[in-house]
Amino acid sequence: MQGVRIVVLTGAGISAESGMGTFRDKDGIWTKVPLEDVATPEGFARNPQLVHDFYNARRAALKPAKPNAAHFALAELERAMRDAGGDLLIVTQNVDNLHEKAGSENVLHMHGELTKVFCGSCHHKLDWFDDLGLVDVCGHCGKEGLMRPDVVWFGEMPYHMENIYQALGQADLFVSIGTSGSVYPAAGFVNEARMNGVSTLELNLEPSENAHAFDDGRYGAASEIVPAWVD
Ligand code: BJW
Repeated sequence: MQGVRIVVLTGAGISAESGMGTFRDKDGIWTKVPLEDVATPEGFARNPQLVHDFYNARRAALKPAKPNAAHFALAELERAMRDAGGDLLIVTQNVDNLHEKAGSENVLHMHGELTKVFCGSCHHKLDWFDDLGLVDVCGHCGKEGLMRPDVVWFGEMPYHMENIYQALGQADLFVSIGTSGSVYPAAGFVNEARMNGVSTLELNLEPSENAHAFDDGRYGAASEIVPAWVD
């Protein structure tokens, strides 16, 4: 593992067995709540209280949630690779903090974090662990009712893109875990990696929409196939 660099992309599937729910599966979040209402800036402008209720419920569900064997295996691999002079970067689409709870340190949240909010006026960002509402005041600029969850909605630019593309250009291996491969730009990372000559592997419950783009795939529950791959 000396000098080896791995970029791991994770999606909702890695946290499914921790009870966080996926988006597009049979009982997924988008089968119950219209994404246009809760995951777009236009939805937030139309009905901010509905959006606050949606994210308050998910923030509350995250509090007791525990990482599963897949999160722990990646944290262990990160430590082992660091000790051997290599590097593992987790790029997660997830807004939960289960990678961090498992001990991972090198994590980029490209779709934001449930436990952070920012002011829609002055863009001041802060940690937030409880309910957010229309009466909340920005501690920085003092404006009321403009605080929003620090999550990336459709039509918004995901975070850390420069760092992510740089890492994809320097990696030896790109591994995608528990994502349907239907949301861009993350869905395009496998092609970016391949263009850079990086080996690619998909670990998912079943072949994703862009499974054909990967060099290799292993299928099953993340809590089983991720530790098995790490071993
Ligand atoms: C298991 C398992 C187990 C289950 N073990 N596996 C046309 C073409 C190309 C792009 C676009 C287009 N039209 C619009 C776009 C852009 C748009 C997009 O991609 N739309 C598509 C729907 C087509 N993308 C954007 O808007 C993004 N921004 C962008 O492109 O910026 C550039 C730009 C900006 C402005 C102007 C111009 C350009 C932003 C995307 C933001 C996504 N946000 C969300 C919500 C975040 C907050 C929140 O959590 O509420 O992110 S949507 C939702 O989807 C969430 C997720 O991170 C994301 C991905 O979902 P994920 O993780 O893949 O989950 P699922 O449910 O889809 O899949 C789960 C998988 O796990 C499945 O495969 C299961 O089988 C598997 N699984 N149990 C292992 N136990």
